[in-house]
Amino acid sequence: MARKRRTGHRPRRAREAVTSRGPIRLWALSVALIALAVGAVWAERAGTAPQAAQTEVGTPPVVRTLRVEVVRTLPHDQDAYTQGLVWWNNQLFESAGRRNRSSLRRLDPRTGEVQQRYEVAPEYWAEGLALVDDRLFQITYTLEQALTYDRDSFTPGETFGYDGEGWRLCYDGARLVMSDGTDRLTFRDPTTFDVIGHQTVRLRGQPLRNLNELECADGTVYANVHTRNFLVRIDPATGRVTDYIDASGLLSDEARRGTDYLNGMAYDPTAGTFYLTGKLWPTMFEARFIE
Ligand SMILES: [Ca+2]
Repeated sequence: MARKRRTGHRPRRAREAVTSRGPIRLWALSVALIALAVGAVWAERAGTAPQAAQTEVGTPPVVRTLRVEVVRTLPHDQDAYTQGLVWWNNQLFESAGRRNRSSLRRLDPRTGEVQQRYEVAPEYWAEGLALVDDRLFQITYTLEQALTYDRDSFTPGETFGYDGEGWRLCYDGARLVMSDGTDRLTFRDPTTFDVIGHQTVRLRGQPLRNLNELECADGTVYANVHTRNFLVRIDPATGRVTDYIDASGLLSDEARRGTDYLNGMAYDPTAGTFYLTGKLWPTMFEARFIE
């Protein structure tokens, strides 16, 4: 009985409210809407419209478009399946990949001449390369091992394990940055190779996958994208691509025959130039990125 009374009271009270207060509420609502409309027009005319009304929510940030200005060309060993390139103290270090043919090389950046070479054990497919002080790190494609070498003698050192595929590597002075073919960069401790962070990369708000050769320069990370003829400059703090660099047309159609994709990028901070080449390319380019 008590339950029946409670349920019977509520609709009746609601109906009473509608019949007695409805016109008042409608009038109040109308007044409020008119006031809001007048207020909005007034605010807009006065230049004080709320900031939210002027913000284009979801608009991707502007990406600067740059092109490659070639400063100089030099020969590149067309047998080198370039996977990583590093500049240090007027020397270039190159990691060349492929199973049974992987190597670590020291090149003369003036001539492209191979001055020193270490043949990597045949089971490894060498990939990205980075220099941390006097130690070179060379990662491998699927065997989940980072090989290290003495920078000057190429004497092998400690080996570090990691999970997943290894693509490319660079060192920003504090952290190693590693790509694995996805849209994700992994930051690693340069002493232990332990993971210390991740960053997802976005180009105009969209995931940028197939991140490949990396170059750490001036607090940012440059990358090329596997099979594509462009480079990007990434803000590692946000993952946002700030610059899109058109690198098409470096090789003529004739020179491109028998070669593979653009890969290999090294920054010379003393000249402010980048060395660019590709897998099996006959030429290396010293270049600047300009508007
Ligand atoms: Ca590099």
